[in-house]
Amino acid sequence: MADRVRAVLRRRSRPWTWRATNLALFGVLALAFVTGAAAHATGSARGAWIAVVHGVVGLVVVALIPRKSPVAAGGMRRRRPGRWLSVGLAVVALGTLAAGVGSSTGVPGPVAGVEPLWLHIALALVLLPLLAWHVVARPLRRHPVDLGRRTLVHAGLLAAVGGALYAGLEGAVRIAGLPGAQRRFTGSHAVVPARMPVTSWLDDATPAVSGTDWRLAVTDAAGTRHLSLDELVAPGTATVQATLDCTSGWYATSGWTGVPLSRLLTAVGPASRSIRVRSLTGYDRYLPLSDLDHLLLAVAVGGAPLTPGHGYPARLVAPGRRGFWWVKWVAGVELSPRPWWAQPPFPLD
Ligand SMILES: Nc1nc2c(c(=O)[nH]1)N[C@H]1C(S)=C(S)[C@@H](COP(=O)(O)O)O[C@H]1N2
Ligand SMILES: [Mo]
Repeated sequence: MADRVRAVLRRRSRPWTWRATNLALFGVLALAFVTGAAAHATGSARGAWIAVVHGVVGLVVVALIPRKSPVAAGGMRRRRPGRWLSVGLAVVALGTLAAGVGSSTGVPGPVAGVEPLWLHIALALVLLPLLAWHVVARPLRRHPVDLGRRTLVHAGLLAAVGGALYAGLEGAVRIAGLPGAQRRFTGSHAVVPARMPVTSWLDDATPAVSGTDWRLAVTDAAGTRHLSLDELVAPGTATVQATLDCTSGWYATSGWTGVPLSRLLTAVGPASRSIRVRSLTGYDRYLPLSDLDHLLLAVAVGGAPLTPGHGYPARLVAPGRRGFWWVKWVAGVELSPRPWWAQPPFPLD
């Protein structure tokens, strides 16, 4: 009997709408993480839709704030342990949203050299463990209604609201002529090529390289050769226009001059499955073999030799791929038996 009374009271204090709001928020945030990571990886127009979906999903989170507020206030009144962690979660979540919206309008410029998009990502990564804690510490009991028709209708409504907010925001940004209107489909803002920032993925540092001592190790099915800088460019160079689009939120389109990789890696064997491009610093990426014809090992940009920060003496140019594929200070290029997908989607160093 006492159990039943307690159960009724519990249901009173957590009405259906609270459960629904929490479930919806959880689902939408999970979707926001997945689409955000995917938007981060995409660099070609084919993947543009994923950034739009990410924007819509993010604005659904905004639309849920008025519904979550009383739930959160109710939770605070219960003075459970970890209350302040919940407050931290709320602050980080709101900060992530603000930085995301800020980045799409382009109104707030870099804060202390940090692009709002970068801040958005950094806060989202802090949010992830906080959310995991919240889900474990404040579990939702499953309920048969969870996958019912009502849930589907609600999900549809939420998607429509998110879509409308997204269209409204993008429209307002364009009508007001805000800098965000000039963003690339990846969300990145244009920078003048000459002012391209020197960027590392995590904390790679510019190595001291002597152009005369440097050798490029070229490994294909025929074996390994070592080329000096002069030998590398002796057969002639090509120039391509390509866009370096860093996931920290900027892009620059420049003329890159160098040697097509297909001219270096000529002996493709049956075991060759990917192209490994390795930096002097240890940073490396495996690219699909099908990219071979599009890749350039650049020695110059905008008609001038690469500066140390931008990869001197040679760096990869991977048109249509995000900046983290554009390995700087290349020490070796090789055909590898390893499939390109057998690596972390984002570099770990
Ligand atoms: N060796 C090495 N190459 C690297 C990186 C790095 O950290 N180490 N960062 C990548 C990232 S994230 C970007 S956006 C570009 C930046 O190129 P830039 O510094 O010439 O602008 O280099 C890429 N190449
Ligand atoms: Mo980057």
